Amino acid sequence: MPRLKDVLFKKIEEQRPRVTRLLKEFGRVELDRVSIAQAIGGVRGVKCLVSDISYLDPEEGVRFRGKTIAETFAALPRVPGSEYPFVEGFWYFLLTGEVPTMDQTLQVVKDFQARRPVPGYVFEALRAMPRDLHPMAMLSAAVVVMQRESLFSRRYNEGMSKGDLWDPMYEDSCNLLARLPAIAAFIYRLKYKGDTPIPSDPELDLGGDFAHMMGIAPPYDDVARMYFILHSDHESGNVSTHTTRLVASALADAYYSFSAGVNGLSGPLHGLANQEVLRWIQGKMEKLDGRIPTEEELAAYLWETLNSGQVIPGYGHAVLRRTDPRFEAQMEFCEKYLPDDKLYRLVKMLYKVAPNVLREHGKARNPWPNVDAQSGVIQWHYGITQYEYYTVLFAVGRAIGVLANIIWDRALGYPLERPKSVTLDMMEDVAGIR
Ligand code: FAM
Repeated sequence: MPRLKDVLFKKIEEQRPRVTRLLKEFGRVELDRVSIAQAIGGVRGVKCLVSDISYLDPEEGVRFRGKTIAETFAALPRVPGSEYPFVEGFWYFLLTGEVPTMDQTLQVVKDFQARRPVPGYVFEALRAMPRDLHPMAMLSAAVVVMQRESLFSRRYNEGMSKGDLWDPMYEDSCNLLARLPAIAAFIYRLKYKGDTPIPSDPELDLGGDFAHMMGIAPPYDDVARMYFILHSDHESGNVSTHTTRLVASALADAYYSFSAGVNGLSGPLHGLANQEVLRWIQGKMEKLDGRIPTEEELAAYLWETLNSGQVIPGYGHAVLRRTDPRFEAQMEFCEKYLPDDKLYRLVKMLYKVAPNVLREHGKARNPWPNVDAQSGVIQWHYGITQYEYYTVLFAVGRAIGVLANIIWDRALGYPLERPKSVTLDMMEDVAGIR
């Protein structure tokens, strides 16, 4: 049976001529035009990035390698006795675009198990950090500390041909991804459980081992698998993916690049929104002495937030124009496993009330919930009440997508990213007002 790396190489060889042809024969064909509003407005909607890992349709939501979330979950081999697929099989799928067989999946599981041990100095470095450091800062630092393990850097310095750079990028990415769950779980148990790490179980798959190292019983293993897959990729323009790819485009290795992506994810308009949702909801409950608010009280709280100039966390999206299918996938899980959970009931009520309030407010282009409106509730239910930790879970999942992207970026020889900037004077000249 061919290894994932061999299958990937075959795919790379198939894709390379497509890039060469597009560049050589059709390089001057226009994909898009850029307006002043787009240049000032965060390059919204400008088609200027390339990625085959996933695509985000505003109306339909994300497709991983052409498959919707439901199709992805249905197609991939499942962990025996579990309702969700192996994360390792999803990695195979994102990298190659092919759904792996159970045997191919188990081969990746074994490969990842061998790559899993985290160098001891990473844990020592984490222990030396102040305990009140945000867990995202800890994660970013732990990843960058591991940079000394980078094969990519070593082999680049030895003088490697450009066409082969994908190979050590693949090795670094697999090593990093295999170790991230242990690092994330270590941060959790260091910060919130009195420095009582639980060693990895070498027999378990990535999601199962993560739940084990967190010290949380099933079905949290399935929560981990679902959560990591759902958060993996959302096409390429979002801050964490774009940052990782941008840094890697300067031929920085996977450790530097992903650490930078983690820093981007820590913004409250991006990955930190899942922590903000819980903080916002808990804030309301506290004001009501733990009582669930009525719909009228919730609407009033939404207006209070909007009128004080803040955003409603977990609502709106830069690309999506409907309820995020990642929100719906988690809702399905909640309906099955925690339909009576108090916070879940509140999230459901918010889903009923918030879109109308946001529509009436009239600013957000998309009044519907995104992935972050729901995810904290599930974590809270299974005992992770330290909501500042939620974005770390997002980051472990996001690693799958961004690392797949930077392997392919090196495989297809995508160059250093370097868009052009203009001055306000220049824009006024173009607009004819100066
Ligand atoms: N609450 C209040 N106002 C909102 C809003 C929300 N949830 N979403 C958008 N707006 C405002 C936005 O601030 C902007 O106001 P100004 O004109 O005063 O600048 C206006 O509506 C138009 O924004 P937009 O075009 O609809 O959205 P953007 O593309 O500018 O921003 C988000 C997209 C996600 C940053 C924005 O919707 C937001 O701040 N949402 C709350 C934070 C959040 O949930 N982020 C997580 C996004 C998630 F998918 C992820 O990355 N993990």
